[in-house]
Amino acid sequence: MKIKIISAIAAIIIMASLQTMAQKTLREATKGKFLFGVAVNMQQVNGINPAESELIAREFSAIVPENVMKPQPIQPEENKFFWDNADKFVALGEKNKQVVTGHCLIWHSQIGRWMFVDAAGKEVSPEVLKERMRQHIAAVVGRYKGRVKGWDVVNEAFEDNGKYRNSKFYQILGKDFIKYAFQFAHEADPDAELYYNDYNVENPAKCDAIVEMVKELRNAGCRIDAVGSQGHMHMKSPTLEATETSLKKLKAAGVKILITEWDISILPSPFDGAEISKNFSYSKEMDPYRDAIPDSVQQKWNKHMLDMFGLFLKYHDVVDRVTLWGLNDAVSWLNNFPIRGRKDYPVLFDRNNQRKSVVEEMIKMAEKTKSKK
Ligand code: 9MR
Repeated sequence: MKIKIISAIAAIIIMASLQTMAQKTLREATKGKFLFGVAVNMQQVNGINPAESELIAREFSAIVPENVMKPQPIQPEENKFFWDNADKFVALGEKNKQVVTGHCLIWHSQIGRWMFVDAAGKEVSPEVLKERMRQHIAAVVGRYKGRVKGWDVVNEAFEDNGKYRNSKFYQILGKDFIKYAFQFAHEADPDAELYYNDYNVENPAKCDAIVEMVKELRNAGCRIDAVGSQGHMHMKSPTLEATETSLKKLKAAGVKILITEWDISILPSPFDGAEISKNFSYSKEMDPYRDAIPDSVQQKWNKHMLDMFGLFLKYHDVVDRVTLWGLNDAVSWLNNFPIRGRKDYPVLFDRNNQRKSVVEEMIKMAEKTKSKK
């Protein structure tokens, strides 16, 4: 009896692993179309959960660090660099034979206050800020020269209306801070690809502003390889049409496109129209799927995901990478944004690291798409 049970269990385990082995992965299915990436956090870099480590290695051909290469974590104080986490992150990508990209060199957020003030707390001159930018970029890009394929050089410099964001960089240096950042990054690693990265690129005014910036950078002799469209999406927005229009505009501008931070929140969004409260504090109403997602809602999410993925595949001549912002639903930043403590389901693997049903469909779609020449 005991032997029978043990052999039955063994058979189940063997069958399950054979099934996993036989399944095509997203990494394999997207090969030759675009890189398929994921943002990883430090628990994952440190391999705390073996199931997550296995998933990252199996399903993705590229990784990006969710936080550890941002200005503040890497240079919390002037000339005090903290490399340990970023070093481990890059080593993980190499171990997994994945393309490694860096995020992000210049951003108004997650940056030490020291960058903008002198010892007396007074705002620094344009020359001092420019030199601090140069030093930061030279140190970070220089350290990983030849190992990081490309960098999000500047992140989120525009407002949704297409105006420059009134960040400290902008206040002190004007829009030229963008040009300087690209110049310094190119000096530090002439072979690295350089990207501009932003959210809501589907918004026409913002997309037009980015296209204009690309032209200006090129006229100034700067290298810019791609625009990263983050792709933080909701159930109602952006529409497929708006997304396609933005891809067309970027393609026409002659840059490659990266979908850099893709996720689709399934929860009601306080940003979506007037019927929803502008108060971003927690309410049960804004967190409706704690126990389960109704089938109709799940189907809608699946369709949105598939439609968008189909669009990225349609443009795979210019879309070089599609990266998910989070490995599974449990680790997604959306569980805490824009309302803390909700339960969202925005990415492709569930809280047990299992594939959602939509993944099979995506794999089929990718396999049907012809590879790049
Ligand atoms: O996912 C990141 C989260 O863990 C951080 O707390 C947050 C800090 O601002 O940044 C998140 O990542 C952002 C990315 O770096 C830039 N685009 C928006 C992302 C979501 O906020």
